[in-house]
Amino acid sequence: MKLNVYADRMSQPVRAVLIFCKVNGINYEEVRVDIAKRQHLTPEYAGQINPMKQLPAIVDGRFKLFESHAILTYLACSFPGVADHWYPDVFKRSKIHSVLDWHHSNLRPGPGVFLMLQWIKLFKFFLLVHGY
Ligand SMILES: N[C@@H](CCC(=O)N[C@@H](CS)C(=O)NCC(=O)O)C(=O)O
Repeated sequence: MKLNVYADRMSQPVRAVLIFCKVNGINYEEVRVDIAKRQHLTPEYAGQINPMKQLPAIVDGRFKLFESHAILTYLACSFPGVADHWYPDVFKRSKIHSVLDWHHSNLRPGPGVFLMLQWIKLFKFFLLVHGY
């Protein structure tokens, strides 16, 4: 069964999935989907792979999955070469989920807001320079 990872390496969650595969010797094929070229919005990707129109996503045989944390959990549980310490007993798994949820709520939005503020500053500067 072949594992396909749909990926644009500009994306942090994509890189997390790719790094996890590499570190654990998981055999996969990277299928490039270029967000800048809006390839994630095409019927081939959005219609067939991830209806949420985001990266990463995987297809493992007939099984499709999106959301990086779900993908990482699936990989840790399904591939025999993955060491036990990645996803051990129920107590450690709960701690792992706690940190993963915290990551989504706190770490990821931060850079997005930062970048948006930089764009707003740049836009204000543009208006100032052009006398608006
Ligand atoms: N919660 C998702 C976030 C995925 C996500 O935000 N992907 C971005 C790239 S970093 C994306 O596909 N953006 C395209 C879009 O939203 O149009 C995950 O962890 O997989």
